[in-house]
Parts: sequence; C-alpha cells; structure tokens
Amino acid sequence: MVPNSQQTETVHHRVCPLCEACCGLEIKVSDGRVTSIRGHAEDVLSRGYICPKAVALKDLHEDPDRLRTPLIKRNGIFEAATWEAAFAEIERRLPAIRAAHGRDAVAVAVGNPSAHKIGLLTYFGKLARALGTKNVFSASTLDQMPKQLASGWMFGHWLSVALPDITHTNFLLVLGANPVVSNGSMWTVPDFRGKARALQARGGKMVVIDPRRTETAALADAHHFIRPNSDVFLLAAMVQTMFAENLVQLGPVAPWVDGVDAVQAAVGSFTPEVVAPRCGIPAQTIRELTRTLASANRAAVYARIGTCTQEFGTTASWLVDVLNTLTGNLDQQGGVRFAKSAAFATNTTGKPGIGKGVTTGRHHARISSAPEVYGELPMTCLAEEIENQGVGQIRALVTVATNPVLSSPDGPRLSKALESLDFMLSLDIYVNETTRHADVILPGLSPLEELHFDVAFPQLSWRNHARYSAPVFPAPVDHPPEWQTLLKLAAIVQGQGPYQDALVLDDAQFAQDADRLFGAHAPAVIAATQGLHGPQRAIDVALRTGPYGDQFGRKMDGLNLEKVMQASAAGGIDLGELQARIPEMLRTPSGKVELAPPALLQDLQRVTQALQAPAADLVIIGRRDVRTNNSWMHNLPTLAKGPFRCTALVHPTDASRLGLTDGAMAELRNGSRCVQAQVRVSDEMMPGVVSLPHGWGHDLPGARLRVAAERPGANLNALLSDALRDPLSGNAVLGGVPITMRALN
Ligand SMILES: Nc1nc2c(c(=O)[nH]1)N[C@H]1C(S)=C(S)[C@@H](COP(=O)(O)OP(=O)(O)OC[C@H]3O[C@@H](n4cnc5c(=O)[nH]c(N)nc54)[C@H](O)[C@@H]3O)O[C@H]1N2
Ligand SMILES: Nc1nc2c(c(=O)[nH]1)N[C@H]1C(S)=C(S)[C@@H](COP(=O)(O)OP(=O)(O)OC[C@H]3O[C@@H](n4cnc5c(=O)[nH]c(N)nc54)[C@H](O)[C@@H]3O)O[C@H]1N2
Ligand code: SF4
Ligand SMILES: [Mo]
Repeated sequence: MVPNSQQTETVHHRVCPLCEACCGLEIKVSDGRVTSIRGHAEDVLSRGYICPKAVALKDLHEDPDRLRTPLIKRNGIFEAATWEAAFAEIERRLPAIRAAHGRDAVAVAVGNPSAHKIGLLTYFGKLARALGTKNVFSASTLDQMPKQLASGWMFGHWLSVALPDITHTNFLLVLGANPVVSNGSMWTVPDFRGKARALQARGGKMVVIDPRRTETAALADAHHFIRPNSDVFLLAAMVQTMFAENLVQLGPVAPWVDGVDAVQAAVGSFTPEVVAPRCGIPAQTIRELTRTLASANRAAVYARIGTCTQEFGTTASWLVDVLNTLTGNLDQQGGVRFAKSAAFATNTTGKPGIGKGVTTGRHHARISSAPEVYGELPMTCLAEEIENQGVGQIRALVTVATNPVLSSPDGPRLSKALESLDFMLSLDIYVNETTRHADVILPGLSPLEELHFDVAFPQLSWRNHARYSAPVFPAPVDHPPEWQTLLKLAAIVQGQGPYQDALVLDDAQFAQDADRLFGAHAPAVIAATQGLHGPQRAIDVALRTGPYGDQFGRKMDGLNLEKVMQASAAGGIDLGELQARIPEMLRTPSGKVELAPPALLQDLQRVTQALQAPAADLVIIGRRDVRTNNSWMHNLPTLAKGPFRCTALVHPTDASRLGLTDGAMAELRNGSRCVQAQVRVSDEMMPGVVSLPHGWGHDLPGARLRVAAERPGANLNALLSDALRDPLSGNAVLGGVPITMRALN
C-alpha cells in the first residue's frame, strides 16, 4: 500500500542553527524527507521570519558530500572507517604525543558552528580540560573577542553585552555591521529590516557608518563612508564632543558608573578636526552626529565586525559603550540593555551586583607572547606555534567545526603548517580545505538529527525567551552525537581508552559537577534529573536554577526542561522585553560600570600615534552575502546557484585609475601574497576601498566539496597576513589592509 503523503506528514519546530538570528522554523517531513521549511509564525523570537539559508538545511541534510562515517587517512588517502577503528587509531596516536612532548603539544581549535550546537558548546570544555593545553584557539579571535573583552572589563563578564533596545529606540547608529544581510551578530535580532522599518515608522532614524553603502545603509536615513580601521578615531572624537559641548548626562545609572573624569581627560586631544582627515568624515558631520545622538532621548549605538576586526578593535568596542553611557542610554528603555537569559548566563548566577570581573594574560603564546584572553590564544598564532621547534611546540591538533585554512589570515601558511603535524584530528562534517590535512575525521550529525537549545544567543537577544528544539529525524544507528564523541576523546586523553559507554562517562562527570556546584544538594539534583543525560540534563539544570527556574520545585510556576519542550509547538516561551538590570547584572569587582578600564585608557596612546599614519591608496575589506555562511555553505545547491558572489567591488574612480573593467579578472596583491578575482565596478564602495568576501577558495586539492569546487572563488585570507592583531584581545585584523590591484588580460 502506498501511504498517502497527507497521512504521513509530520510537522516539527526547530531553531535554525545557521546564524545568530536563531529563527524559529517549521519543518514538514513526509516519508522520511523534508518537504518544506518555513518560518514558524508563532515563534516568540522571530515570528515567522527566515532568510534563504534556512531552506538550505534540506540540502545540508541530504548533501552526499556530508560525512556519515569516520575517515582514517592511510597512505595519504581517506578511507571510511567504523567508529571503533577511528577511536582506536586516535588512542594509538594522540596520547603518545602528549606523553612524549607534554600537554601543550596538543592544540585545539574550535569554530563558529560550535556556537550553534549545544553538544559542542557544552562538551567541548570537557575535552579542553582533559587536554590541559594552553594552546586553545577559536574563531572568536577572528571575530568578536574585542567586543567581549571590552564588555568584560566594563560590566564584569564576557557575555554581558549591551544590546540596542530596538523596539523602543528613536535613533540607531550602526557602525561596521550589515545586519540586513548578516542578520545580526552579538545581537540576536531576527528580521532586523522589519524592526528598523518600524523604528522609522514611529519617527526614529537610523544612521550607518561603513566604507561600503551596504544593504543596511540603503535602508538607513543617512550613511557616511568611513576609512577602514578608523572607527576608533571617530568614536573618540564623538566622546570628546560629548564633553566639549556639555552633552554628558548619565541618567539613572549615574550612581553605578565609575571613571567619567578619566575618560574625559583621556579623549581630550581627539577633536573632530584632528580625526576628520583620517576618518574621511568632515568634522562638522562628526559634531552633528554626536549632537543628534545626545539629544535623541532613547538612542543606541551598535557596532560589529567591521569595528572589531581592526588594529584597535577593543578600544573601538569600548568607546561604543562609553557613548551609550555618556548619552544616558545605558540600561534605559530604547537605549542599550542586557538580556536576562533563562539558562547558562553567568550574569544571572552567584551574588548579584558584584563579581570577579575578567582577567587576561594568565598565560602567553610561546612565540609571540600574545596574552591569553578568555582562555584562548589568538588564532593567528596557530601556524607559528606549529612551525617553530622547542618546548611547547604544537605537534598535534584537534579541530572542532572550524575551517581556518579559509577563515583565518594567511591560510596557505597555515595549510603548510597543518601538513607538518604529527597528528591531526578533525570533528567536522566535510573533507574541506582544513580537514583534508587530518589523519582522522569524526563527523557530527546533521542539525536535523539533533536536539538543540541555544546557550549563548539568548544572552544576546532582542527579547528574552526560552526555546527547545527536538530532533526532526532520529540519528542513524551507531552514529553518536558530538557530545558523546567529545566525552570519548576526553577519556582517551585521560588514559581510560574509548571503551566505556558515553552515558556512563557522562553520569560520572555530572556527579562530579553536581558536587562542585550544589554541594550538599547534589544528591537531590541528581535524583531530580534522573533519566536525563548529556545536553538535555545540562539544559534542565540550567533552566531550573536560572532566573525564571522552578528551583527544583520550590517555585511551582518556574521553568524546567519539560515546560520549555512542551512550549515548542507554540513557538517557545516569551519572557518579555529587555528590562533594566543595573546594578544587579554587574560582575565587576567594584560593583560599578567601569567606564575607564586602565588598559583601554593606555591604549589611547597607541591610537594617538596611529593618527599620524599615512593613508594607503587602496585598502581591502570583507563582505557577506545573504546566501553564504563563512566558508562552509557553498556546497549546498540552493545557495550556490545564481550570480557569482566572490567578486571584488571597486569604486569607478579606482577602476579607471587602475585600468580595471567590470567583469574582467584582476590580481589583488599584498606583498608576496596574491589572489585573482573578478572585478565589479560599483559606487557603493568608498573610493580607495575594495571589498572581497571571505570563505571562498574551494580549489584546493583533496577537499571533497563537489558543488563548491565548481565555482571556487578567491580566498581573501590568502591575501591577509597573520601578523596583524589587536594586541589587547588578540583579534585578527581582517580589514583596512593596503593592497595593490592590476588588470589581468
Ligand atoms: N577575511 C575575513 N575572514 C573571516 C571573517 C571576515 O569577515 N573576513 N569572518 C570571521 C568570522 S566572523 C568567523 S565566525 C570565522 C568563521 O570561521 P570558522 O570557525 O572556521 O567557521 P566556518 O568557516 O564557518 O567553518 C565551519 C566549519 O565547521 C564545519 N561544520 C559545520 N557544521 C558542523 C557540525 O555540525 N559539526 C562539526 N563538527 N563541524 C561542522 C564545516 O564543515 C567547516 O569546516 O571566519 C572569520 N574569517
Ligand atoms: N549571510 C551571512 N550571514 C552571516 C554570515 C555570513 O557569512 N553570511 N556570517 C555570520 C558571522 S560568523 C558573523 S560574525 C556575522 C557578522 O555580522 P556583521 O558584523 O553584520 O558582518 P558584515 O556583514 O561582514 O558587516 C560588516 C560591515 O563592516 C564594514 N566594514 C569593514 N571595515 C570597516 C571599518 O573599518 N569600519 C566600519 N565602520 N565598517 C567596516 C563592511 O563593509 C561590512 O558592511 O554575520 C553572520 N551572518
Ligand atoms: S536569518 Fe536565516 S540563517 Fe539566520 S537563523 Fe534566520 S533563517 Fe537561519
Ligand atoms: Mo563570526
């Protein structure tokens, strides 16, 4: 009998794991196949909004290139292997390197998708702790570490990020972000466009500062070009103007703000006239922008990756929140506020209003002496730590959901370094530009085969909420979820081998964690979560002990896993608008907002020196496209089709000066580094600035990405040097780098 597809159709609700907007999806399945993916109209956070990437989850699930079994490289060729054989190979090779060369000889590198996978996010730390290595690297130092460090110093925790209260703001100033395309970052704000339009409809204004007239700029009431890598000057001048024109008013948070005078003294020399030539923005415009911001009554400044991936990323990120504070918008309705996450947020646990704050430099990179930040060393140090011999040299690497050969500066150098390792293990779903160097690859499941609950993004969301995603499909038999793989790897590293059942390992670890966290109450917590394991148990504990939790039965109407699971068909649980949280959310040792962290005041000297640097004729910046996601979704037919996206955008005056024509190929060069890309001439660029997207370059031998290889594109990171960093956060400099261009015939 042929089943009627109507009868077999099932409907599932899941949070999209592909970007920080975390949209709620409604996925229909018939006869074991996805038949439709749409926005879930009832989702409490996204209300039906999605972008084209969500639909590609079907392609991802069905992609024949996505790995379904472990691979072991033998004589240079990957062979499919059983999980037992793969773990045995790891046990044979990895502990021996540690035993011979010490803990730091094994490094770990974690990438962006791990932020969207609860199994990776909550269990990666167990592997890192078992390894005990100081060589921990992640995509955070290619991205948002400056924002996290600045927020940490000011508010006391790495994820206490001030978010625009877009529902109520009257004036939104956006620097170095293109949320219409990226759908927001360090700010979970699905349907940014709709929210920006609503802001305008109620009479508010949005202004964008960007070297490209972006899709967000096109929507804005005003757009100003800025010379790349000069936001720190603009922001310092705006802060200077706030003081010079007596515009400062701290508002209700005044009793909890320390350091206003120190800031005033430190920015005194950054007048609009001094910085204007460097920024490419007239002094009068800087003054007017500052006055508008100060007088807007409910305004917010939001800045993202364009302002982080700079030489002064941390200082620029700090000045953003200095402006938010001096204009009286910190913690106010329509200003910037802090989310109150239902689970996993450090700024909701422990004693309110005070804490240990954040520290950096507990250890340093061996070669560059770069300080540890948030437990990590800069990703741009990875290659040199592998290449240079000596005690502590990296000889083995575990990559987890990262593709640094394409996503990190000087990919070709890193590629060579990876090839020289004694052993490389990758937890990844593809053989790609990075994992082709691995000796063993252990694949994760398709996102549709896994449960999910966002750990980080509710701490960054425009509205408080709790949502749970059940798996859409059962996992294939014998294919463990990644949290179990991580537990087994930790056991191997600790000399216990891969033989113990992952659930047994998990119970043992949970018992230890419960002892540490709950002391005498540990047995009760273990009893209350009986029957749960892995991330599900972690979610239940985090929800129940969180700010809305049932406190294990003490608050009858409080949240727990079961309640949040039950609400998923109804779009999750809405926990309301962002509320005032100062001083309760502060975790600084002083219990104050630290407006003038000493390291940042000191960094202004470096900023002053850089003000004099001569301007380059041509600098390069990056770009994102709605149908891309960093380096790893170019293999999905739904997204790969259509116009070619890896083009170099050049302003008409630069094009004619350099003899470049629309559609023709050009060479882009930075010293000895060079790539070729197709030119697109466009006045959306600021003169003197070229834009090329990152994440391309799928023409490297040994990768298995058949769709992506058809139109490989150029690797922007083959052009960038890994020597450039923000010294405070260790973040890579990914833009504003001088290049030359010439036409290719
Ligand atoms: N020049 C330049 N470089 C940049 C940027 C830029 O703007 N300009 N942006 C930077 C930013 S913001 C970021 S976040 C980084 C991102 O850089 P990475 O962290 O390297 O992330 P991706 O390039 O997205 O690569 C993701 C990897 O995870 C794998 N993967 C996908 N899903 C899963 C899964 O479920 N499990 C496992 N185990 N693996 C999975 C993919 O196959 C791929 O290998 O790139 C940075 N690089
Ligand atoms: N479609 C899509 N969405 C994504 C991603 C993707 O690859 N594709 N990646 C995701 C990830 S990992 C992240 S971190 C987020 C990032 O999200 P966003 O921060 O919004 O990233 P971009 O779209 O790259 O926007 C950065 C903007 O900064 C500008 N810019 C470059 N240099 C400077 C400068 O010196 N000063 C100023 N003021 N502006 C500058 C660029 O022109 C660009 O418009 O996007 C996420 N969303
Ligand atoms: S904006 Fe697109 S990719 Fe991002 S979460 Fe929403 S649907 Fe997924
Ligand atoms: Mo990112």
